[in-house]
Amino acid sequence: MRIHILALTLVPLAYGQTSSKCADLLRFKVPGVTMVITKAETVLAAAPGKAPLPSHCQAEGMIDQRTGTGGKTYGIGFAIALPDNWNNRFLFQGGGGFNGTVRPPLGAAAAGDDPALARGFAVVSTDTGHQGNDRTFFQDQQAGLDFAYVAVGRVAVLAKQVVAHYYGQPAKYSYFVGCSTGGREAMTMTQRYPDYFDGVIAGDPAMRTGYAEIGRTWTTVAFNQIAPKDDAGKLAASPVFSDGDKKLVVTGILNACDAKDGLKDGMIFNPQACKFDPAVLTCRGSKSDACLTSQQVGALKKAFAGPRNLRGDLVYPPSAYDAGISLPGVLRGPTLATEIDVDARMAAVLADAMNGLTDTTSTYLSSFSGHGGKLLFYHGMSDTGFSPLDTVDYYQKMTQANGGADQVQSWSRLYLVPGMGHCRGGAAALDDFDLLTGVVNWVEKGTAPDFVIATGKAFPGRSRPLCAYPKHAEYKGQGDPEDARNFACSE
Ligand SMILES: [Ca+2]
Repeated sequence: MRIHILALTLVPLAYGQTSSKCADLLRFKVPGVTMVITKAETVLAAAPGKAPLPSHCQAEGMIDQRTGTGGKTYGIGFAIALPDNWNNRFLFQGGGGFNGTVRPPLGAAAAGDDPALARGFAVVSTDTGHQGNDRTFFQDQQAGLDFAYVAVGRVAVLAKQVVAHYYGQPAKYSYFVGCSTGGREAMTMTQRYPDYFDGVIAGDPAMRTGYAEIGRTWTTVAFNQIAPKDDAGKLAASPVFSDGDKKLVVTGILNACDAKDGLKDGMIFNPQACKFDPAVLTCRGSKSDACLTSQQVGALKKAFAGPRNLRGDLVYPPSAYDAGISLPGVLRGPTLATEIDVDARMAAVLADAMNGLTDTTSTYLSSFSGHGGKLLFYHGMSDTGFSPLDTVDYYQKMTQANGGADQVQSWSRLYLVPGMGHCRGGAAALDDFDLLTGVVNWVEKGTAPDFVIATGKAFPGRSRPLCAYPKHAEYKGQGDPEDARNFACSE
């Protein structure tokens, strides 16, 4: 048997053999587990000019299919891509939103222009236990638990078995990469399944969704309170901030903060030194595109101070003053609410059965760090869905709880991405960076990723290092300002 396995791994397979080996997965069973592989097909390498995905076996399956609340069918769907030219690594691709669909397993997040599958990783993705991207699955307790943390654990275990069966040997190294809900799932892996993965990347994690919603509502309400009202007292449709006003705010932020990293380049790399007071934009005379009314200034200050309860505690960190904040979401026009009772909202979050299950705020990570696990975070500084400052806050708490910075620097890093919105994009963002190589080199070679090089469509030809927090990219004062090599990571 052993000789047979060696033959499988060492001798390149002809197309027909690969294809039948792939189709054989349809018969793969794990004792004691309700799992069916419903599809297993060979996918040939894409033609030149298309996405450069390698020839691979793509299988789809379902775990734990059952009838749940209301007679609805539930199950944990998954898809796995098994490249012919395997690099002995396994990667779990995290989800997004409420999940509910099995996205193509590529491993593209935080991988620059080179998805994990293209590099030879076996990649799995999952719908985490329900079908359909809406909240109705919360009516079924098991589906809620699956979404919170059970499904990613089940899929990780079983996908590893599929990999070991297919290649005749287990993966040497396992990685989890995700953003938003996928970022939360990445944190879940470190907190609830500490020995499953060697390297984990958590992007813009949706780690406290209830509190984040209080933060978003707080911002909306601050702007609604100064919105024009019609004769019936209803909010009028006209925006609180015109496009010109939004531009003015961004210009004001850049004037105050851009140069704090040694270079005026439209990007704020030193947010800790960024002290912006919207009051500098207040009109001295009548309102124009060159200034804001005192009402607008007041609303901005209130929104960016963040929600506080009656005791004065900050309930959720505010959005950051960053060059990308004119993205839809922060300086938005009126919706409906003009008041918010922060204490009542907090009580509702605490009473919500799901929040306690989905929140990934635990800093109890000794088994994860103890086996050599590496954990990278990244967060867009212009993310309006989840505050980057909440991820900074978690990173600081995690650092404190795990022996301090010197200890935690040996297994975790955080990168803040100026101008970037939620997971990608932004008018002033370099959102193309390869943290996957960084975590692989840290896990397998012991080389810590002190920075990662970022590029992006917003600034063609420009590169910058994203430095591990609390350091930031600082221009050295000479050399081509478009080239990352002329920047250093400074405190
Ligand atoms: Ca700058």
